[in-house]
Amino acid sequence: MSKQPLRVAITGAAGQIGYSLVFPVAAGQIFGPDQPVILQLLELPVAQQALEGVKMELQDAAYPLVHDIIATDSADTAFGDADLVLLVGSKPRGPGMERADLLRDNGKIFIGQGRAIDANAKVGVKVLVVGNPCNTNSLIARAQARRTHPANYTAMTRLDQNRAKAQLAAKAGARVADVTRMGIWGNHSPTMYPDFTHALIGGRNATDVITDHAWLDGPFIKTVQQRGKAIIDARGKSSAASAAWAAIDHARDWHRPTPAGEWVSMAIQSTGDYGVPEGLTFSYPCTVDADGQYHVVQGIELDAASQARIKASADELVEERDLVKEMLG
Ligand code: NAX
Repeated sequence: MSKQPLRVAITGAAGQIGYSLVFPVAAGQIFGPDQPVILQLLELPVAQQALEGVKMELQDAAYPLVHDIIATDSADTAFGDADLVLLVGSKPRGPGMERADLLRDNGKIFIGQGRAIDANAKVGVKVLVVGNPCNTNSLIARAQARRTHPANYTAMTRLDQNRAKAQLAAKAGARVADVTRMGIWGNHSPTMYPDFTHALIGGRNATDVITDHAWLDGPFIKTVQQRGKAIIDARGKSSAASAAWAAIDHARDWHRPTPAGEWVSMAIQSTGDYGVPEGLTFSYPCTVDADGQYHVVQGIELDAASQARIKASADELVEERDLVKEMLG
């Protein structure tokens, strides 16, 4: 008997990332080749015509797994009975705009969408926030969770993990698939900490394979932290396809057991692990069990430099939380 379709809601579906994201979701890249999906696409009223065009292209691709495509400007409709919500749409930072203004403007969007998710989605819905500032947007949406599970509101640092793996592989002359245990800690911002000290390349410590420790401790970290800006400088537009693919990676890996010995980096609700204040949406190295529940990897020994970097990113997230505290009630 064929499976019941799962409902995947995607906001900002006519934007850059949205356009790169809807097609692999339709093709089965998250739930596999035998799981039908219903796509529920949300856009602003002003972008409805563009969204209609995306819907037409999805129809023309004739994906066998797609049972229906709903294109709407209503959050209640988009999140109706959703099993998975990918929150991509957000307000970009305009010229001269302060970070605090960006946080507050986006906060309003994520209060409304958080409420609509909690009112309409499946109780066990899983939520991934991609739209920046994604950690704090996720915190704001999660603050609306009464019926749905707060721990199921996450934010994306998978692009940072993928970027870090690619940098290590290139430096070591290895394949990306050889790099494991690439933990990203903290905020999806330039304070994030890509922890090379526990990464493995071909099963060996990255610090043994790459003997240029000054590179690891300096240019490697900086390159990962600043990669988004480097893409904008090169392309004239921010990362889109790689970000969409990271969202697929995050969502897929949240629905299947993590291969033995591997870690997945996800920004999740902190419960105080590794001294991070409770309640922040903080990226940790995680594993996912057979029931699709994530767990922070325990027992990681952190040297003084790692601890300081993790604290700096946590401090930044506390500041962000303070800036939006009136939105968390
Ligand atoms: P675009 O501006 O191309 O697309 C955003 C789309 O969202 C637009 O079509 C807009 O109409 C829509 N939108 C805005 N507000 C909405 C709302 N309230 N409800 C529904 N739709 C809404 O941006 P794009 O390049 O796709 O980037 C989207 C977001 O991803 C940005 O916030 C960006 O900063 C963030 N990113 C996050 C990354 C991460 O690793 N977490 C990396 C890539 C990217 O920078």
